[in-house]
Amino acid sequence: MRRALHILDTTLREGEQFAGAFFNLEQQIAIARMLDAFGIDFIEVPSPISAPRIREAIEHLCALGLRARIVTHVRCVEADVEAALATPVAGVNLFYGTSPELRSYSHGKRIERIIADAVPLIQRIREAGRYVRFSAEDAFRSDLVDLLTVFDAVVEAGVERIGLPDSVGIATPRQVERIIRLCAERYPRVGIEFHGHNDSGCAIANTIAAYEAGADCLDVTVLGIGERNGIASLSGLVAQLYLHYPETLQQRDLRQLAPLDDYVAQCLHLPIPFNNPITAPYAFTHRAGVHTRAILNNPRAYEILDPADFGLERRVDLGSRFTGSHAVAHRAAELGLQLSDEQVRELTWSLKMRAEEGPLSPEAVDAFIRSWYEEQRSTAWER
Ligand code: HCA
Ligand code: CU
Repeated sequence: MRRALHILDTTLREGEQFAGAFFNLEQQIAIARMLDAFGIDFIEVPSPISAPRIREAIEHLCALGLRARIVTHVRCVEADVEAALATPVAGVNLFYGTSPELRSYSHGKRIERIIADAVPLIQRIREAGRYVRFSAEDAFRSDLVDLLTVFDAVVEAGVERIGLPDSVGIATPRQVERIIRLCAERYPRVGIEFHGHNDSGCAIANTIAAYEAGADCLDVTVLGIGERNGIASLSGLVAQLYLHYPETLQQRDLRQLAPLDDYVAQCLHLPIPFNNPITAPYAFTHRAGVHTRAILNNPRAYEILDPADFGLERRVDLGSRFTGSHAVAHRAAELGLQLSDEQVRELTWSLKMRAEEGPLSPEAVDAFIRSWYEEQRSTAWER
């Protein structure tokens, strides 16, 4: 039987590792509240030892009484774990690099040492009655034997979930599927988390592949922010789940996505990426004549996501040289102008010719249609 899907948002941890990002307390609280309103299962926060104000923020976030569980991202170091347990977090997300690259250039520890460090800490967190997850950082460049040796030990020690981050964004969807499936079969009694970086543009594809292979917890950030060029975005994951696994979204409020993406973009002083799923400014704007004609017949022709489900609106962009008569007629009728088929053809042609000089805004299109119409009427009058 499939476990229920948990979505973990790490905007406040991974997200603030994005160059230039900074969330003050008010923003951290606002983001956490919106994530909770959306129906996020876990909100990941940095380690309390990272900075005094982070520790204070963790206390504030835990006091909000959110439905989402607050988990802190902590190294396998005793002092760090004790600092985490001194806060009221619901759980601790441990991580330790297992790849040859991280073992050589990051912490310099052998596999036996990783296990020796992690096991007592896992037991300590369990005894404190908190949730504990152990993540093998850079799992997809780790030797499979090393990876499974570490997972065998941490599962035995009592973790509730193991994490497989693609920390450098190197994995392909097939590789993710293969390794996650192997782990899901080998460790049927623990949950499996996936965290996909986007260095080669596969973060969302890999995250969905992980879900399909048996992962029950998927990491995202708002807008996909994170180290370098980030991880899977919440909107991208939601788009895939909406299309293929709508049952996983039943308890979530999809109308929170747009305000969340807007708010985080505002905090970052950046626009929402032009190609962001769902909330990009033109995600529901149709342009070419062939498209707009079909969309006006039935939006399903070219729309797989219903903008209304996300509190958003569809738009038809008439102001290009690819514009079509069907859409032009439709807009003219909306403006209350009665045109013959012949007039629609002429108007469309004039609009195209005008748009050869450059695109027109919706307001400019309306003004163009109105003035074309007036001109027609006055010439007809003169005749
Ligand atoms: C990091 C690394 C991490 C951890 C992910 C995890 C990664 O920035 O500290 O804990 O599962 O990508 O490996 O984000
Ligand atoms: Cu990461």
